[in-house]
Amino acid sequence: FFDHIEAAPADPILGLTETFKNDPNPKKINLGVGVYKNEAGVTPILDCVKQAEKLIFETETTKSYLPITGLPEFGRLTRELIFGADSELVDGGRAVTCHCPGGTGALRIGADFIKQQNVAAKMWISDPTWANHYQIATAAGLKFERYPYYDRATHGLAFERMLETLNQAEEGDVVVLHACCHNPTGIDPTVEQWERIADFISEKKLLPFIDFAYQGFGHGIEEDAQGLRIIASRCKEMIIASSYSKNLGLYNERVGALTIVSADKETAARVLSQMKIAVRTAISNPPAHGEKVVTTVLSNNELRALWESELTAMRERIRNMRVLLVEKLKEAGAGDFDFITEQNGMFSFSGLNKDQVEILRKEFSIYIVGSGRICVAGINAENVDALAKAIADVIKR
Ligand code: PLP
Ligand code: TYF
Repeated sequence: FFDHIEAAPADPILGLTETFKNDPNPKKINLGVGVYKNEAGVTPILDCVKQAEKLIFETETTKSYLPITGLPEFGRLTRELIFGADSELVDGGRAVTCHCPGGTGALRIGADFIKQQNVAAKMWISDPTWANHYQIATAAGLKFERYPYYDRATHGLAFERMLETLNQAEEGDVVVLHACCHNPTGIDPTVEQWERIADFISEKKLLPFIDFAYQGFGHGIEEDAQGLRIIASRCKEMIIASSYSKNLGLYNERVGALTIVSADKETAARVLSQMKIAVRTAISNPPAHGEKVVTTVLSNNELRALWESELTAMRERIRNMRVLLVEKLKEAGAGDFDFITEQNGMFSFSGLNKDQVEILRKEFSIYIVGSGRICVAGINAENVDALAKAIADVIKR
Protein backbone atom coordinates (compact mmCIF):
# COMPACT_ATOMS: atom_id res chain seq x y z
CA PHE A 1 0.00 0.00 0.00
CA PHE A 2 2.73 2.44 0.83
CA ASP A 3 5.59 1.50 -1.51
CA HIS A 4 4.72 4.11 -4.10
CA ILE A 5 4.87 6.99 -1.63
CA GLU A 6 7.49 9.60 -2.42
CA ALA A 7 9.29 11.58 0.27
CA ALA A 8 7.85 15.09 0.68
CA PRO A 9 10.15 18.09 1.01
CA ALA A 10 10.47 19.52 4.54
CA ASP A 11 8.43 22.62 5.33
CA PRO A 12 10.77 25.45 4.24
CA ILE A 13 10.29 27.31 7.54
CA LEU A 14 9.87 24.56 10.12
CA GLY A 15 12.59 22.50 8.34
CA LEU A 16 14.99 25.42 8.82
CA THR A 17 14.45 25.24 12.59
CA GLU A 18 15.52 21.58 12.51
CA THR A 19 18.73 22.47 10.66
CA PHE A 20 19.34 25.30 13.13
CA LYS A 21 18.98 22.98 16.12
CA ASN A 22 21.64 20.68 14.66
CA ASP A 23 24.14 23.52 14.06
CA PRO A 24 26.91 23.29 16.71
CA ASN A 25 28.03 26.94 16.27
CA PRO A 26 27.37 28.68 19.64
CA LYS A 27 26.96 32.03 17.83
CA LYS A 28 24.16 30.77 15.57
CA ILE A 29 21.15 33.07 15.00
CA ASN A 30 17.67 31.87 14.05
CA LEU A 31 15.65 34.46 12.14
CA GLY A 32 13.53 31.80 10.46
CA VAL A 33 10.33 30.71 12.15
CA GLY A 34 7.79 33.31 13.25
CA VAL A 35 7.95 32.79 16.98
CA TYR A 36 8.50 35.66 19.43
CA LYS A 37 11.73 35.61 21.42
CA ASN A 38 12.62 37.90 24.30
CA GLU A 39 15.95 39.68 24.82
CA ALA A 40 17.44 36.43 26.15
CA GLY A 41 16.39 34.54 23.02
CA VAL A 42 13.66 32.64 24.84
CA THR A 43 10.00 32.19 23.84
CA PRO A 44 8.46 32.79 27.26
CA ILE A 45 5.15 31.71 28.75
CA LEU A 46 3.36 34.98 29.54
CA ASP A 47 2.73 35.72 33.24
CA CYS A 48 -0.97 36.25 32.55
CA VAL A 49 -1.09 32.73 31.08
CA LYS A 50 0.74 31.17 34.05
CA GLN A 51 -1.67 32.87 36.45
CA ALA A 52 -4.71 31.79 34.44
CA GLU A 53 -3.37 28.23 34.40
CA LYS A 54 -3.10 28.26 38.20
CA LEU A 55 -6.72 29.37 38.49
CA ILE A 56 -7.83 26.70 36.03
CA PHE A 57 -5.82 24.02 37.83
CA GLU A 58 -7.50 24.89 41.13
CA THR A 59 -11.06 25.14 39.85
CA GLU A 60 -11.35 22.66 36.99
CA THR A 61 -13.61 19.73 37.85
CA THR A 62 -13.97 17.77 34.62
CA LYS A 63 -12.24 16.94 31.37
CA SER A 64 -15.48 16.09 29.63
CA TYR A 65 -15.97 17.34 26.05
CA LEU A 66 -16.52 21.01 25.26
CA PRO A 67 -19.41 22.03 23.00
CA ILE A 68 -18.59 21.65 19.27
CA THR A 69 -18.11 25.40 18.92
CA GLY A 70 -16.10 25.72 22.15
CA LEU A 71 -17.27 27.78 25.13
CA PRO A 72 -19.85 30.48 24.23
CA GLU A 73 -17.88 32.97 26.36
CA PHE A 74 -14.76 32.27 24.29
CA GLY A 75 -16.67 33.16 21.12
CA ARG A 76 -18.03 36.37 22.63
CA LEU A 77 -14.62 37.50 23.93
CA THR A 78 -13.07 36.74 20.54
CA ARG A 79 -15.68 38.88 18.76
CA GLU A 80 -15.08 41.69 21.26
CA LEU A 81 -11.38 41.59 20.50
CA ILE A 82 -11.69 41.58 16.72
CA PHE A 83 -14.71 43.85 16.19
CA GLY A 84 -14.32 46.10 19.28
CA ALA A 85 -16.36 46.04 22.51
CA ASP A 86 -18.95 48.50 21.11
CA SER A 87 -19.62 46.62 17.89
CA GLU A 88 -23.11 45.29 17.25
CA LEU A 89 -21.37 42.19 15.88
CA VAL A 90 -20.36 41.09 19.42
CA ASP A 91 -23.85 40.17 20.65
CA GLY A 92 -26.18 41.04 17.79
CA GLY A 93 -26.37 37.51 16.42
CA ARG A 94 -25.01 38.25 12.93
CA ALA A 95 -21.55 36.95 13.80
CA VAL A 96 -20.97 33.38 15.03
CA THR A 97 -17.69 31.93 16.30
CA CYS A 98 -16.14 28.47 16.74
CA HIS A 99 -12.94 27.68 18.58
CA CYS A 100 -10.63 25.94 16.09
CA PRO A 101 -7.15 24.50 16.67
CA GLY A 102 -5.01 27.56 15.95
CA GLY A 103 -5.36 30.07 13.15
CA THR A 104 -4.48 27.20 10.83
CA GLY A 105 -7.45 25.15 12.04
CA ALA A 106 -9.72 28.17 11.58
CA LEU A 107 -8.45 28.73 8.03
CA ARG A 108 -8.94 25.08 7.15
CA ILE A 109 -12.39 24.72 8.71
CA GLY A 110 -13.39 28.02 7.07
CA ALA A 111 -12.19 26.71 3.70
CA ASP A 112 -14.01 23.40 4.29
CA PHE A 113 -17.18 25.34 5.10
CA ILE A 114 -16.86 27.36 1.88
CA LYS A 115 -16.48 24.15 -0.12
CA GLN A 116 -19.15 22.13 1.67
CA GLN A 117 -21.76 24.88 1.47
CA ASN A 118 -20.95 25.91 -2.13
CA VAL A 119 -20.21 29.41 -0.92
CA ALA A 120 -17.51 29.95 -3.56
CA ALA A 121 -15.15 28.01 -5.82
CA LYS A 122 -12.12 30.27 -5.92
CA MET A 123 -9.88 32.13 -3.49
CA TRP A 124 -7.62 35.06 -4.35
CA ILE A 125 -4.51 34.95 -2.18
CA SER A 126 -1.66 37.45 -1.94
CA ASP A 127 1.68 36.78 -3.61
CA PRO A 128 3.70 36.29 -1.48
CA THR A 129 1.88 34.92 1.53
CA TRP A 130 2.23 32.37 4.32
CA ALA A 131 2.66 29.30 2.08
CA ASN A 132 0.08 27.31 4.00
CA HIS A 133 -2.69 29.51 2.54
CA TYR A 134 -2.23 28.01 -0.92
CA GLN A 135 -2.00 24.48 0.50
CA ILE A 136 -5.11 24.88 2.66
CA ALA A 137 -7.17 26.17 -0.28
CA THR A 138 -6.10 23.20 -2.38
CA ALA A 139 -6.63 20.66 0.41
CA ALA A 140 -10.17 21.97 0.92
CA GLY A 141 -10.87 21.51 -2.80
CA LEU A 142 -10.89 25.19 -3.74
CA LYS A 143 -9.08 26.78 -6.66
CA PHE A 144 -6.86 29.76 -5.97
CA GLU A 145 -5.23 32.61 -7.86
CA ARG A 146 -2.55 34.98 -6.66
CA TYR A 147 -2.72 38.75 -6.54
CA PRO A 148 0.49 40.83 -6.40
CA TYR A 149 1.25 42.38 -3.03
CA TYR A 150 4.91 43.32 -2.79
CA ASP A 151 6.71 46.00 -4.78
CA ARG A 152 10.39 45.10 -4.84
CA ALA A 153 11.46 48.54 -6.04
CA THR A 154 9.84 50.50 -3.19
CA HIS A 155 9.85 47.72 -0.55
CA GLY A 156 6.18 48.65 -0.20
CA LEU A 157 2.69 47.51 -1.11
CA ALA A 158 1.97 46.99 -4.82
CA PHE A 159 -1.43 48.53 -4.21
CA GLU A 160 -2.52 49.49 -7.74
CA ARG A 161 -1.33 46.19 -9.20
CA MET A 162 -3.15 44.36 -6.40
CA LEU A 163 -6.48 46.00 -7.28
CA GLU A 164 -5.89 45.66 -11.03
CA THR A 165 -5.42 41.92 -10.64
CA LEU A 166 -8.33 41.55 -8.24
CA ASN A 167 -10.43 43.24 -10.90
CA GLN A 168 -10.31 39.91 -12.73
CA ALA A 169 -12.09 38.21 -9.83
CA GLU A 170 -15.65 37.17 -10.51
CA GLU A 171 -18.62 38.03 -8.35
CA GLY A 172 -18.75 35.53 -5.49
CA ASP A 173 -15.01 34.79 -5.33
CA VAL A 174 -13.20 34.87 -1.97
CA VAL A 175 -10.36 37.34 -1.24
CA VAL A 176 -7.94 36.34 1.50
CA LEU A 177 -6.42 39.36 3.30
CA HIS A 178 -3.97 39.56 6.21
CA ALA A 179 -5.55 41.87 8.80
CA CYS A 180 -2.14 43.19 9.94
CA CYS A 181 1.56 42.30 10.08
CA HIS A 182 1.48 40.66 6.64
CA ASN A 183 3.46 37.43 6.55
CA PRO A 184 6.07 37.43 5.01
CA THR A 185 6.49 41.10 4.00
CA GLY A 186 5.53 43.06 7.14
CA ILE A 187 3.73 45.54 4.84
CA ASP A 188 0.13 46.51 5.61
CA PRO A 189 -2.34 48.73 3.75
CA THR A 190 -2.88 52.24 5.15
CA VAL A 191 -6.33 53.22 6.46
CA GLU A 192 -7.08 54.96 3.12
CA GLN A 193 -6.02 51.83 1.24
CA TRP A 194 -8.21 49.65 3.49
CA GLU A 195 -11.13 51.92 2.64
CA ARG A 196 -10.50 51.48 -1.05
CA ILE A 197 -10.12 47.70 -0.62
CA ALA A 198 -13.40 47.56 1.31
CA ASP A 199 -15.27 49.60 -1.36
CA PHE A 200 -13.76 47.48 -4.09
CA ILE A 201 -14.72 44.19 -2.43
CA SER A 202 -18.22 45.38 -1.68
CA GLU A 203 -18.81 46.76 -5.21
CA LYS A 204 -17.47 43.61 -6.86
CA LYS A 205 -19.49 41.40 -4.48
CA LEU A 206 -16.48 39.42 -3.31
CA LEU A 207 -16.30 37.62 0.05
CA PRO A 208 -13.50 38.84 2.37
CA PHE A 209 -11.73 36.08 4.31
CA ILE A 210 -9.44 37.75 6.82
CA ASP A 211 -6.49 36.02 8.42
CA PHE A 212 -5.85 37.72 11.77
CA ALA A 213 -2.83 35.93 13.24
CA TYR A 214 -0.94 38.88 14.76
CA GLN A 215 -3.42 41.16 16.55
CA GLY A 216 -1.39 43.39 18.88
CA PHE A 217 1.95 42.91 17.14
CA GLY A 218 1.65 45.86 14.75
CA HIS A 219 0.50 49.03 16.52
CA GLY A 220 -1.88 47.77 19.22
CA ILE A 221 -4.94 45.58 19.78
CA GLU A 222 -7.45 48.15 18.50
CA GLU A 223 -5.17 49.72 15.89
CA ASP A 224 -4.41 46.37 14.28
CA ALA A 225 -8.12 45.62 13.86
CA GLN A 226 -8.78 48.84 11.91
CA GLY A 227 -8.63 47.30 8.44
CA LEU A 228 -10.89 44.42 9.45
CA ARG A 229 -13.38 46.83 11.02
CA ILE A 230 -13.41 49.00 7.89
CA ILE A 231 -14.24 45.89 5.86
CA ALA A 232 -16.95 44.94 8.40
CA SER A 233 -18.50 48.41 8.10
CA ARG A 234 -18.92 48.06 4.33
CA CYS A 235 -19.37 44.32 3.72
CA LYS A 236 -22.33 42.56 5.30
CA GLU A 237 -20.72 39.17 5.00
CA MET A 238 -17.20 38.11 5.88
CA ILE A 239 -15.09 35.31 7.38
CA ILE A 240 -12.33 35.76 9.95
CA ALA A 241 -9.69 33.27 11.06
CA SER A 242 -8.04 34.64 14.20
CA SER A 243 -5.32 33.18 16.36
CA TYR A 244 -4.05 33.41 19.95
CA SER A 245 -0.80 31.62 19.14
CA LYS A 246 1.28 34.78 18.92
CA ASN A 247 -0.47 37.42 21.01
CA LEU A 248 -0.87 35.14 24.03
CA GLY A 249 2.18 33.02 23.23
CA LEU A 250 -0.05 29.92 23.17
CA TYR A 251 1.62 28.41 20.10
CA ASN A 252 1.38 24.76 21.09
CA GLU A 253 -2.02 24.96 22.75
CA ARG A 254 -3.67 25.50 19.36
CA VAL A 255 -6.19 28.24 20.07
CA GLY A 256 -7.76 30.03 17.14
CA ALA A 257 -11.24 31.03 16.13
CA LEU A 258 -13.38 30.98 13.02
CA THR A 259 -15.94 33.81 12.94
CA ILE A 260 -18.51 34.13 10.17
CA VAL A 261 -20.57 37.30 9.70
CA SER A 262 -23.89 36.99 7.85
CA ALA A 263 -26.27 39.67 6.62
CA ASP A 264 -28.90 38.88 9.27
CA LYS A 265 -29.23 36.76 12.39
CA GLU A 266 -31.56 34.19 10.85
CA THR A 267 -28.94 33.38 8.24
CA ALA A 268 -26.24 33.38 10.93
CA ALA A 269 -28.12 30.70 12.87
CA ARG A 270 -28.20 28.45 9.80
CA VAL A 271 -24.52 29.21 9.11
CA LEU A 272 -23.65 28.22 12.68
CA SER A 273 -25.47 24.90 12.33
CA GLN A 274 -23.36 24.10 9.25
CA MET A 275 -20.14 25.39 10.85
CA LYS A 276 -20.76 22.78 13.54
CA ILE A 277 -20.87 20.08 10.86
CA ALA A 278 -17.58 21.35 9.42
CA VAL A 279 -15.99 21.27 12.91
CA ARG A 280 -17.44 17.84 13.73
CA THR A 281 -16.18 16.24 10.56
CA ALA A 282 -12.70 17.74 11.03
CA ILE A 283 -12.05 17.50 14.79
CA SER A 284 -15.36 16.64 16.52
CA ASN A 285 -14.82 19.27 19.22
CA PRO A 286 -11.95 21.51 20.26
CA PRO A 287 -9.23 21.01 22.88
CA ALA A 288 -10.04 22.78 26.16
CA HIS A 289 -6.92 23.94 27.97
CA GLY A 290 -5.79 26.82 25.76
CA GLU A 291 -9.35 27.97 25.24
CA LYS A 292 -9.88 28.16 29.01
CA VAL A 293 -6.66 30.12 29.36
CA VAL A 294 -7.80 32.66 26.76
CA THR A 295 -11.27 32.93 28.30
CA THR A 296 -9.81 33.40 31.78
CA VAL A 297 -7.28 36.06 30.75
CA LEU A 298 -9.70 38.08 28.62
CA SER A 299 -12.55 38.04 31.14
CA ASN A 300 -10.52 38.81 34.30
CA ASN A 301 -9.73 42.54 34.58
CA GLU A 302 -6.41 42.05 36.30
CA LEU A 303 -5.16 39.35 33.95
CA ARG A 304 -6.40 41.27 30.95
CA ALA A 305 -4.42 44.36 32.01
CA LEU A 306 -1.36 42.19 32.60
CA TRP A 307 -1.78 40.62 29.15
CA GLU A 308 -2.00 44.03 27.50
CA SER A 309 1.21 45.16 29.18
CA GLU A 310 3.00 41.95 28.22
CA LEU A 311 1.78 42.22 24.63
CA THR A 312 2.91 45.86 24.50
CA ALA A 313 6.35 44.81 25.74
CA MET A 314 6.64 42.19 22.98
CA ARG A 315 5.53 44.65 20.31
CA GLU A 316 7.86 47.40 21.53
CA ARG A 317 10.83 45.06 21.75
CA ILE A 318 10.35 44.08 18.12
CA ARG A 319 10.01 47.75 17.08
CA ASN A 320 13.21 48.60 18.98
CA MET A 321 15.03 45.76 17.23
CA ARG A 322 13.92 47.11 13.85
CA VAL A 323 15.43 50.50 14.68
CA LEU A 324 18.60 48.96 16.11
CA LEU A 325 19.12 46.66 13.12
CA VAL A 326 18.75 49.54 10.66
CA GLU A 327 21.26 51.60 12.68
CA LYS A 328 23.77 48.76 12.86
CA LEU A 329 23.39 48.01 9.15
CA LYS A 330 24.19 51.65 8.39
CA GLU A 331 27.22 51.52 10.70
CA ALA A 332 28.43 48.33 9.04
CA GLY A 333 28.18 50.00 5.62
CA ALA A 334 25.38 47.76 4.35
CA GLY A 335 23.41 50.77 3.11
CA ASP A 336 19.94 52.13 3.70
CA PHE A 337 17.48 49.68 5.21
CA ASP A 338 15.11 52.33 6.58
CA PHE A 339 12.13 50.48 5.11
CA ILE A 340 12.53 47.86 7.86
CA THR A 341 11.31 50.37 10.45
CA GLU A 342 8.17 51.03 8.37
CA GLN A 343 7.14 47.37 8.43
CA ASN A 344 4.93 45.72 11.05
CA GLY A 345 4.93 42.60 13.14
CA MET A 346 7.50 39.87 13.37
CA PHE A 347 8.63 39.86 9.76
CA SER A 348 10.50 41.92 7.23
CA PHE A 349 11.37 41.24 3.65
CA SER A 350 15.07 42.10 3.81
CA GLY A 351 15.65 42.11 0.07
CA LEU A 352 18.42 39.51 0.50
CA ASN A 353 18.38 36.95 -2.32
CA LYS A 354 18.56 33.15 -2.14
CA ASP A 355 22.35 33.04 -2.66
CA GLN A 356 22.97 35.63 0.04
CA VAL A 357 20.68 33.75 2.42
CA GLU A 358 22.65 30.57 1.76
CA ILE A 359 26.01 32.23 2.42
CA LEU A 360 24.66 33.65 5.68
CA ARG A 361 23.65 30.17 6.77
CA LYS A 362 26.81 28.35 5.64
CA GLU A 363 29.43 30.86 6.71
CA PHE A 364 27.77 32.68 9.60
CA SER A 365 25.18 30.23 10.97
CA ILE A 366 22.51 32.86 10.42
CA TYR A 367 19.21 31.24 9.48
CA ILE A 368 16.85 33.21 7.23
CA VAL A 369 14.00 31.90 5.05
CA GLY A 370 14.98 31.56 1.35
CA SER A 371 12.70 34.43 0.31
CA GLY A 372 14.83 36.81 2.40
CA ARG A 373 12.15 37.08 5.09
CA ILE A 374 13.69 37.72 8.50
CA CYS A 375 11.94 37.21 11.81
CA VAL A 376 12.87 40.43 13.61
CA ALA A 377 11.78 38.87 16.92
CA GLY A 378 14.92 36.68 16.78
CA ILE A 379 17.20 39.74 17.04
CA ASN A 380 18.59 40.96 20.38
CA ALA A 381 21.24 43.36 21.66
CA GLU A 382 23.74 40.53 21.82
CA ASN A 383 23.43 39.22 18.25
CA VAL A 384 22.60 42.39 16.30
CA ASP A 385 26.22 43.48 15.70
CA ALA A 386 27.27 40.15 14.29
CA LEU A 387 24.10 40.02 12.21
CA ALA A 388 24.57 43.49 10.69
CA LYS A 389 28.26 42.83 9.93
CA ALA A 390 27.48 39.51 8.27
CA ILE A 391 24.73 41.06 6.13
CA ALA A 392 27.06 43.92 5.12
CA ASP A 393 29.77 41.42 4.23
CA VAL A 394 27.44 39.34 2.06
CA ILE A 395 25.91 42.35 0.29
CA LYS A 396 29.33 43.77 -0.65
CA ARG A 397 30.56 40.58 -2.35
N1 PLP B 1 -1.75 32.85 9.35
C1 PLP B 1 -0.57 33.44 9.26
C2 PLP B 1 -0.42 34.59 8.32
C3 PLP B 1 0.50 33.00 10.02
O1 PLP B 1 1.69 33.59 9.91
C4 PLP B 1 0.33 31.93 10.91
C5 PLP B 1 1.48 31.49 11.68
O2 PLP B 1 1.72 30.47 12.12
C6 PLP B 1 -0.94 31.34 10.98
C7 PLP B 1 -1.95 31.83 10.18
C8 PLP B 1 -1.27 30.16 11.85
O3 PLP B 1 -1.12 30.34 13.14
P1 PLP B 1 -1.46 29.20 14.22
O4 PLP B 1 -0.18 28.78 14.82
O5 PLP B 1 -2.39 29.85 15.16
O6 PLP B 1 -2.11 28.07 13.49
O1 TYF C 1 5.51 31.89 9.11
C1 TYF C 1 5.89 31.51 10.20
O2 TYF C 1 7.08 31.43 10.47
C2 TYF C 1 4.87 31.15 11.27
C3 TYF C 1 5.06 29.78 11.86
O3 TYF C 1 4.18 25.45 8.34
C4 TYF C 1 4.83 28.64 10.90
O4 TYF C 1 3.61 31.38 10.74
C5 TYF C 1 5.63 28.44 9.80
C6 TYF C 1 5.42 27.36 8.96
C7 TYF C 1 4.41 26.48 9.20
C8 TYF C 1 3.62 26.66 10.32
C9 TYF C 1 3.83 27.74 11.17
